[in-house]
Amino acid sequence: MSLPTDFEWGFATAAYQIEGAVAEGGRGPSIWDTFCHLEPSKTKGDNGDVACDHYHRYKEDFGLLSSYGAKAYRFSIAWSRIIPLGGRNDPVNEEGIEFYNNLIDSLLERGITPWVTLHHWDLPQGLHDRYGGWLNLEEIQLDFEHFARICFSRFGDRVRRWITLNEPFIIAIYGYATGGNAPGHVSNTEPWTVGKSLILSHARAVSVYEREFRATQKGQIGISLNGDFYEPWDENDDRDKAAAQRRMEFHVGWFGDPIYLAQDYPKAMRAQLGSRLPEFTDAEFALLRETKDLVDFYGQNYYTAQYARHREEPAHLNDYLGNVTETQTNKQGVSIGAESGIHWLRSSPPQFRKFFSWIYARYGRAIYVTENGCPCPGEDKMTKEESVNDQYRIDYFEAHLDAISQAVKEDGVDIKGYFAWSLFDNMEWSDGYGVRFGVTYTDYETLERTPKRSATFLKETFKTRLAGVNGHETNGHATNGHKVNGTKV
Ligand code: GBH
Repeated sequence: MSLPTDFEWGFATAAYQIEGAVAEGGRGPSIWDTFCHLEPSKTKGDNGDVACDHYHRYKEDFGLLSSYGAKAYRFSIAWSRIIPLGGRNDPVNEEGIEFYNNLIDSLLERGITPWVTLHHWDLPQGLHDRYGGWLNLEEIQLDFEHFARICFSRFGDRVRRWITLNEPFIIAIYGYATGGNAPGHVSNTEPWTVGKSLILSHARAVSVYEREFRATQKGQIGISLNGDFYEPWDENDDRDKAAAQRRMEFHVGWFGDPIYLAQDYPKAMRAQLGSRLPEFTDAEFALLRETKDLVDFYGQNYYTAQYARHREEPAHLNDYLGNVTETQTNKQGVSIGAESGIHWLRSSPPQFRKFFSWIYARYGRAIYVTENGCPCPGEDKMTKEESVNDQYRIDYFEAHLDAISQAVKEDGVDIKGYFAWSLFDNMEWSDGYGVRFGVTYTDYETLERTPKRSATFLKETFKTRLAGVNGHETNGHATNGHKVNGTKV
């Protein structure tokens, strides 16, 4: 179960989930600050005001990263620390720039490669108030472009890996269809408008990077999409097979097809959503064509898989799944995987492996796993001593890393890196602090961090996997005659 020796690996986090210090260093409010202070609470009474206090403790946290052997670290920039009001004509906050400069420098001093996500859900409240944020296609893409340019110009001399957006599907659907995430809108038109804004904002950031920075900075840029892998509920029913495909097109293809193929949204989406799915103009298609081959990698956040069952009746107006019913057991009653500490996540490594082939066949791009992880069953109720003994998480990581090895060596998929979610337990958005995804236990009373066993497991397993099966250094090529690593099969 070896991996190429140059395989990148580390841990991922997001600004709002860990930083705290929301009113310090000149930071402006984001839609998540507002959302977490609504009454009655939509976030289990929790908020990110303090979170893990990473803002003040990042040096200690990077000590942990080093002790875990991480080669890379994925974090996000809080837009409202850089531009407190968010807009292209608003002042830049030098204190915010300095915070991220220090962060980047201390990573580099430790030999850890920074992977920077420009936007992980914490839209400046100022832009939401001014023009509706992602709902205003014309304004938001210009403001995002400006924000991206500032980040490239101020950090790009040292940052060589950029992720434009984290999970546009979640931003659009949970923010504007279900209302489960900030800004909490419930609509059956807004998510599709927001989706288009996200696609074009991404493309503009890629274009700016190409025109103004790539030649000197020589970095790479991509986007992180999320999506489960779907199996047919009845494997003998063609309608369920089609439902599984359709579901993945609604999840991944919605963004992947325009971004990586410069194509319109998947046909199944057009068919179901009609004019609620905004068209791309000729100029917008030109931008997508210009940028599609400039996106260096495909980032995948993967947590679980599900079954998809077709529905007889026409799609409901509020449907965003592709008119399927999602289940965790199939027609025979077989579970998609072992239950974790959160209802939506069951450990599904075989589907992880299948998903890589699905993505690679469709987009043919180098893949980085930009998030993967889980909470252990019952972990929300555990003491520290119980939580650090996280055998379920160890098994989960091991099986998912095995799936990556198989996808690389046997299926010929070009997978270049892996980020475990997350470095430590943190603010799990609408689930608050109860749900623990960390390889480090966070005591939210004292803010003490304690490594869980899974942190040591990852360090050891990558040492072994990257050294090759027999302990010999490998060049990343399988010895069984199959071509791997970047060679499409
Ligand atoms: C990622 O989202 C995020 O990028 C990261 O910030 C987060 O901490 C991590 O996952 C762990 O959750 O069935 O209605 O309860 C993953 C996307 C969105 C997937 C919510 C599961 C379940 C919603 N997740 N979804 S529900």
